[in-house]
This record gives sequence, structure tokens and C-alpha cells, in this order.
Amino acid sequence: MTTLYTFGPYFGLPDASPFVIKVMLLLKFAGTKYSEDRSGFRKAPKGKLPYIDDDGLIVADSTFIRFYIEKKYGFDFDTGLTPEQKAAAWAIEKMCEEHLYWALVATRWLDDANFAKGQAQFFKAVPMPLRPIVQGLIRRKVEKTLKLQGFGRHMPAEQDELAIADINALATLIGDKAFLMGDQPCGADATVFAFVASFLAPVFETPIRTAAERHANLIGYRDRILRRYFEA
Ligand SMILES: N[C@@H](CCC(=O)N[C@@H](CS)C(=O)NCC(=O)O)C(=O)O
Repeated sequence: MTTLYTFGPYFGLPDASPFVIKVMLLLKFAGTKYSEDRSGFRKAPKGKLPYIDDDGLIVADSTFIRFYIEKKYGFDFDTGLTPEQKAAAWAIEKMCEEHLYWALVATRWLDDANFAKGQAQFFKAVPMPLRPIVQGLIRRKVEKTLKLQGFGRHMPAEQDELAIADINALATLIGDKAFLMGDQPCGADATVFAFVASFLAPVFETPIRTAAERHANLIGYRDRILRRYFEA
């Protein structure tokens, strides 16, 4: 029995976290049945979601979960890809996770209007008048993390410029194919879908979303994966 620890569906997305969405899709690609549990954050071994509990074995981090599924079930997420395509898929995935991700964090947590419409929902359980104090503390922690990582040292317009370059690259790479590498999804599609869907979420007003909406193929890609894996 596999349990996936999640934040829960927010903003019209399968989960608030792109990394959780990635793992949902990896599990679906592999045909692994799983249940979701929204109460695991406090026990998260790396202080982050996602992680899974597979019959008592805990695996934390979306990429290690992928490696675990590959080893346990002998499932090849990249079946049919050439070594060069596999290498490109890995590089594209990491562009999303290690670069584009920080723009998602900045737009959701640091922009006041987006925060009010989005992440502020996470604090509903905190009683007033404590709530704005806790929100302020967490937002300052996120700001510090972004500065330490480096992305947060750029001006918001520069951050958008960098993220839009990633989005444009994804649109060019997908082109007129159904999935990133052809007519079947590969492992990196789990990540690419998670980020494309997250940036297209209508709740958040960002120049990155506007740029993504200009690419009809990205919208088609998002909708195709939603229909096939989340609405079936
Ligand atoms: N490298 C991790 C990244 C996971 C991650 O960054 N999760 C975020 C949500 S998107 C999180 O749990 N953040 C909570 C925190 O940092 O306190 C993975 O691939 O699973």
C-alpha cells in the first residue's frame, strides 16, 4: 500500500505543490495505486513534501520516489527514448525544478495580491489575531530562502524575464508533439506538466502566466494530461 503525503488540491490544481503533482503523475504513469494523506507535513523526513510511505518504507523527495518506483517495479519512465533524449529530459526536468520553481515561489509568496488569493488560504486554521503575525513570519522566511538561493536577489521584473525564458523554452521543446519527447509521456513530462499547470493557474496574476497563455501548445499539453490522468 502506497501513501503519498500531499498538501491537497488548491488553486484548481491537483495539489498546491508542483513536486506533489509530479509524483501523482509518476505513480499514475507507473500504474501504481496510491492513497493521499494531507497530514504528513510535520513528519516529513526532509521537512518538505512530497514523500511516500510504501508498506512502512519512507521515501522522501520526488526524484528519489521516481528512482524507487523504477527499482521496485522495474518500470522505465523513459522507455523508447534514446540516451540523448533521456539526458535532455533530465536537464529539462531540472531546469523546471531548480530554476523555474523559484519564480513560482516568488510569485505566490512575495507578491501581496497573489499571496492574498493563494497561499493565505494555508493559514485559515491559525486563529486571529495571530494569523497575520504567522503569515508575516513565514513570508519573511520564504524571502530569506529566495535570497540565499540567489533567485530572490533579482528584481521581480528580472525574475519574470528568467521564468518566461524557461516557459518559452518548454513551449519550443514540446512543439507540436503530444508530450515532451513524442506521442507518449516520459518521466520528465510529470515535472513539465506540474510546472506548466501551476503557472497557468488562473488564480495568480503574473506576467509568467500571460506568457504561458500565449502558447496554445502549452495549454493543449496541460489539458491533454489533465484529461488523461486526472479526470478519467
Ligand atoms: N526536491 C524536492 C522539493 C520539494 C519541495 O520543495 N517541496 C515544497 C513544496 S513545493 C515544500 O514542501 N516546502 C516546505 C518548506 O520548505 O517548508 C522534491 O523534488 O520533492
